[in-house]
Amino acid sequence: MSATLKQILASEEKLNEVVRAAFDSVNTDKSGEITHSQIEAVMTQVSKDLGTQPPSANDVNEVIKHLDTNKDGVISFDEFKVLIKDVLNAMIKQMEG
Ligand SMILES: [Ca+2]
Repeated sequence: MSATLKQILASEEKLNEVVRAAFDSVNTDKSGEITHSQIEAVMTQVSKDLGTQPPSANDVNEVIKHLDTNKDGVISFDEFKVLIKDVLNAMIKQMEG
């Protein structure tokens, strides 16, 4: 499994497919940019799934501040890609212990 994740990270084409699928599932209005309310919706869903406290407005702002590198207030495909790369790298690290 970690070999597969590494293959994804090693291939720009595979990585783009994975990022596109994740991006489209978050960018529910297909505007091409992920907004504050879309990030909030995802974080709220994840907290429900995990049975944890829903995110505060501040939590959402922190995530956006972290991802929104060009500071235009929305998350572009390229900005989202950085997040997915981080997630994949974290998953590989976890699996390899
Ligand atoms: Ca941005």
